[in-house]
Amino acid sequence: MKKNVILLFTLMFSAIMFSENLSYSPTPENLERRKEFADSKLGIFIHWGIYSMMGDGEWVMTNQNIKHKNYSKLAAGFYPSNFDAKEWIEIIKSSGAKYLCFTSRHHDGFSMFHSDYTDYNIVDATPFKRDVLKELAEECHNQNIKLHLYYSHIDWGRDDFPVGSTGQQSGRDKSKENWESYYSFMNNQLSELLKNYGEIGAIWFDGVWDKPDFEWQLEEQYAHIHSIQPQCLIANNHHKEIREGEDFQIFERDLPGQNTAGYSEGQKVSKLPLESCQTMNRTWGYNIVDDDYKSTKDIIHFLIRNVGMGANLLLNVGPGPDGEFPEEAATKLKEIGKWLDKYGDSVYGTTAGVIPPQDWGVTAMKNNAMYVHILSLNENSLSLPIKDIKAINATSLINGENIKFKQDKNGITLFFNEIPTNIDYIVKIEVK
Ligand code: H79
Repeated sequence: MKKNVILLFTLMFSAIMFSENLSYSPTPENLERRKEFADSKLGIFIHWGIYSMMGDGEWVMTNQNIKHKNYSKLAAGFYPSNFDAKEWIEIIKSSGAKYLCFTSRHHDGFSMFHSDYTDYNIVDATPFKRDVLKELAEECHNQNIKLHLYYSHIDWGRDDFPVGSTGQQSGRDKSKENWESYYSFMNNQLSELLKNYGEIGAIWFDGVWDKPDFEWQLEEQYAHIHSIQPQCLIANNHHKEIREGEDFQIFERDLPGQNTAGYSEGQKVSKLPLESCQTMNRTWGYNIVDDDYKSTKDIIHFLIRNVGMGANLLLNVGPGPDGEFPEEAATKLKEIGKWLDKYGDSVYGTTAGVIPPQDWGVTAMKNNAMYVHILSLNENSLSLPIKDIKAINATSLINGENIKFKQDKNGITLFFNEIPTNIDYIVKIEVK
């Protein structure tokens, strides 16, 4: 009996120890990085790969039912003659973005960096022979832009990848599926990414939704990443609840907590930093017929609606096969940057508003200021139901003029001379 009790205690103790071993506690550098990330508000996503040559988005291989042995021939023709990392990062910087998230390897399995673990990479398989990631990493470093790396869990080319719901046309030899081999391949590549390109701001995973019930061994993979670069943030676009070891939460084509695009069902908003990714036109990868660009105003509104929820916008560009940003995308990035140049104070470094987002717009907080972002209002006054905050003064960030207001037990009401019609009419309320 006594022995059994001792055994029971030993088991309970080891269960506690074991769960402690698995639980993730971010390092101080990681927490600092999270804060810096959450303050930065705008990042640029780049989808670029050998698929860009087909001008039909990054899913072209499966959408056009192409076998891997045929698709992989694209590599021998990939020569993006106008690629210039310096120019890319200059354009990104001109948008006011603070980071770049680059597709180091998408679902097609092609590595856009030099890898010792597969020849199917930009240096060994293309006539271009340049490690574009190395060039981008150097420029990011020079121009003070953080580098995040998209990395796909899916691989539509490798035989050892256990096939999921997509890429079934690829013609892989199913008898060669071998998770252990594929898992160590990914971890080896992640080591390369984390050891050969300086400081990495984040690893951005995508693809787990392809086999949602599969054991992807994420916790061990995350621990591997954090063991090399503890400050590196990890995020996973699995469309599910946050998992142990993740440092920020992703929402695809939606504001946090919304599910208009159908990817975020049941995805509750976590307490981690948040990021919402969105395309400028319809597709992520270059699409030669896709001119369906969102207006600069709509992009700014989407950014500001994120800001009101304390979230970042990761805004996508799909450069062409020549290595250049589509002109329309570059123009819009510059327009967004001009706007942020003027009004960035009310955006960068803010946290979510004290009142929830409204049809008319959002609020955001920073130090002793409350920024009211009015995106759409049909009246010349606005009531803010804020009770435990005292307003000292209110100024328009558009023209610097004082805004009339009254404060009573129901909150603060702002009065305007005319109905605000700007892209975003911003009022700074000094509070105490
Ligand atoms: O990289 C970009 C896209 O290529 C990738 N994520 C962004 C950032 C992406 N594309 N689609 N998705 C992620 C989600 C796709 C879900 C679906 Fe399905 C694929 C819907 C139908 C096919 C999952 C798999 C649900 C059914 C099968």
